[in-house]
Amino acid sequence: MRTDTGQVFKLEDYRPTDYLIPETGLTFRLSPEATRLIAVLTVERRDGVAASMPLVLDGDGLTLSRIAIDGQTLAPADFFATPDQLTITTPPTAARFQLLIETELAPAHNEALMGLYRSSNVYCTQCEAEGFRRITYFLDRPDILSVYTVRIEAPHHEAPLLLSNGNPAGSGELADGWHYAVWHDPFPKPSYLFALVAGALGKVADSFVTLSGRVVELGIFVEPGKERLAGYAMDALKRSMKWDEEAFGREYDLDVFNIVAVSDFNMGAMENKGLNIFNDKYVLADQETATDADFANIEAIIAHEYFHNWTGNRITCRDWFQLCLKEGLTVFRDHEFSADQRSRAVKRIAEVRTLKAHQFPEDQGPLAHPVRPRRYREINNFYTATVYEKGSEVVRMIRTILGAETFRAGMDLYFERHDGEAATIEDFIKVFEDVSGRDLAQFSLWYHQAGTPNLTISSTHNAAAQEFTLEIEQSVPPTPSESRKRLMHIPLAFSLVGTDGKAIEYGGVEGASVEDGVIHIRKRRHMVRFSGVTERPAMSLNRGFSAPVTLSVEQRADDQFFLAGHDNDTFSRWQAFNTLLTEALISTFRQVLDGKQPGFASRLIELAGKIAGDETLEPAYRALALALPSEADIARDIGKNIDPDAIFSAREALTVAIAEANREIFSDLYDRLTDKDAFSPDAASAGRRALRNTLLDYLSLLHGGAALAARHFQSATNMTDRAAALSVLALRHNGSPETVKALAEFEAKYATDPLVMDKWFHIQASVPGPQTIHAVRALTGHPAFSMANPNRVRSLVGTFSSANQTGFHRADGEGYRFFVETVLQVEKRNPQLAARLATALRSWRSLEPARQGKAREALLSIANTENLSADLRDIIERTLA
Ligand code: LYS
Repeated sequence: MRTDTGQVFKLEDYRPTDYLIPETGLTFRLSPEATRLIAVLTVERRDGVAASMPLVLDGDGLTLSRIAIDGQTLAPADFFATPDQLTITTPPTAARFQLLIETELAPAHNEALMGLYRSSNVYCTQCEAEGFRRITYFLDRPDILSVYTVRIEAPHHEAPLLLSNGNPAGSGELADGWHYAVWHDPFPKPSYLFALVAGALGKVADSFVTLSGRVVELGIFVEPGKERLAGYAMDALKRSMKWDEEAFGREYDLDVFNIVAVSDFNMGAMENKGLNIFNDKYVLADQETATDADFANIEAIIAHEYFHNWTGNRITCRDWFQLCLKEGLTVFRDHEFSADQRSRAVKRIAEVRTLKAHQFPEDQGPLAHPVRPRRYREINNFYTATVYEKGSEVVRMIRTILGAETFRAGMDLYFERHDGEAATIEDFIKVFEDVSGRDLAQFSLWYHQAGTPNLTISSTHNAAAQEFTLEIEQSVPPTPSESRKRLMHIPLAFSLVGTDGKAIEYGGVEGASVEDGVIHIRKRRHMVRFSGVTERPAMSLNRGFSAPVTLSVEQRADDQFFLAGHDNDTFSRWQAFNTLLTEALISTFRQVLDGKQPGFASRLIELAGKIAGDETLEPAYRALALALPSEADIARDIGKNIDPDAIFSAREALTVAIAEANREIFSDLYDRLTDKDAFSPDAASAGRRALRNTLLDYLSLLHGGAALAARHFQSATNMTDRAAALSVLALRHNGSPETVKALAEFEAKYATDPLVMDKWFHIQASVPGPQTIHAVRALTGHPAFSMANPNRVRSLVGTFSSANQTGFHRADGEGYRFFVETVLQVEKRNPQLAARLATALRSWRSLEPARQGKAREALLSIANTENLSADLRDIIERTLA
């Protein structure tokens, strides 16, 4: 484990290296305890660099066994090696030389899952961001592009399959039952995209013919026996390849494209050139074991990693500060892909829910950072919702401002101008300025300034003058180390909605530039005057979530109800309804705190029933609309002095009120939605299941609810319905005989399927209330659980601490004590995973004082632990700062 040194990396310190490594040859002789790697690096001194300049290579916990330059073993005086650095003190005078480095590795003992490690007897690698330096000494930074040739040797019986990046370039038998394979990747790439896989795996094969006629062999490799679970992933891959040709003109460029699913993986997946490595959770699926959400995630992540081939691999990042250049952009691309494959409006609602659930709290708390940060202590901690999701929103805003056609022209120019390079955000913005002739300087603050901007908006209608005025004021709240903010360029899509639900015509507009239904807010205050407005319109604002901002709008409740029922833009309609629900929940929360009986406006309750039964709306939309804001959403919108128990009661009260008032509509619809057709994972079928399962959740709160959920569970023919019913039983009827029985049946049926057992852990960790901590503690001892596997840890510990408000924030602080224990326990093996878990307390300052004090104690007790990893110390200290 790399302990924290306190070193801070700064964007302004970027400097190109003195040396380049145009070619890299790697020969691995694999063995679990003692893998030998001979790296032969062609090193080139840059023009103008003095020959006396030492060559300093990065390492991380390495053991050096041999070092030679141009065939000559180096004398001890010529180099200096520590586990974390190799310095060639007097490099040859020649501008180009060959450096041979032999290291010895123990993949079987690598539990951090960075570098070369073993997962279920399969050798695999993870190098992004700085894992390659755990394999060999190197200039391990993304601006060093090298052509790799990789030879892998291993015993045939142990590793019949030997894979690396690029195209196959030879294979054969060796003595003693060993064999080898050679791979050559003609595209220069940074070390973080290197990958190796070796083991016994089953293969699903297919092929794809690109637009220009290149035949690409496709392979998905999984644990033997699980091949039939890779069909959906393969289908998603082929659809992604086709879509990138159509939507962005991007073709695949190698003869093979391989995906490997492994069961121990820190993140979702990794875009290594020609050899993507996936968390098996995002590859394996069938109706019996995967939910509709799993299918949608697989589709999105397969696409995301594939799209990286252009946005990430062909054009990579100059340094890690530019991470959003590849991630934000690639998320934007995968969002667009999913929107085209599924329902655009539904996809957009889901994206915005995710953004608000994960990015807004980050932006509003101690871990806030710009989409392109300027400082980091540990880059692993910057694979965040801000870099990914807000990064995607920023790209979306560029498209909104430029229009789809000019945006596409900008992307074409980006690919043309920067192919084969390690680029920056400035390069990216420049292409859009060049194709549009616009100045995006103010806009680019979205990359550089942290925090969620707020717009305060009010309106007046002067009937006599036929004038409608919007008064808009922007503010950006202070964030850590950025107390003063500059004014931003916010593209606010809007519509003035008339009583017929349609946009009303207006004559002229002054006070801001308004183009294609978008107000461009650039100043602190705008008075936007629309002339020729005869009737007072309702304001539909931030349509399609055109900007990732919060709104404080003065709008009559009547208008809000009108939009929730009639806005002709589906997304905006959802937004209006969601705002009404949130407002109701917040005022109920206050009633609960004051000891009052909660009451709800009957028209809100009725509207829920109307939406449910509105056959003109897609079922998936209705399901999303009826899913009340989560407890965490409500807490975020309240902002301070949070009592999670009061939020829970408020939410529960609204759920019951909606269920009781709409019982007939809901139960009639529930019956009608029963699926009689054979299972299909398509979006429309998934939408019907989602609606029915949402209705089940409401109905389960009424008389006979537990029995209904138990029937739903018993009659389920797919995992979506089965897991939904189990969740309703556990969350709404914890401890009931029906729940106990269903949990036991589920456990017995899926005991040997770890990915399905994750759902079982997840559901039990989500049960609200103070008693859940005991169940969670007990489950850490379950035979299917393991602190060494990230998926298990996330589904049990991660769910409990990040997604169970009442359980985790138990008033006596017991949840926090468990947090401290498990974070420190996980850290010993896997600091990256521990740091991720530790973000669960990032909003601790918004809790009520008693819980706040206990949360702070917990954070301090971690901070006061000696020899923390760089990963964990960084998160804890920023959280406490
Ligand atoms: N680049 C990967 C992705 O597609 C994630 C790598 C994470 C490294 N810590 O999101």
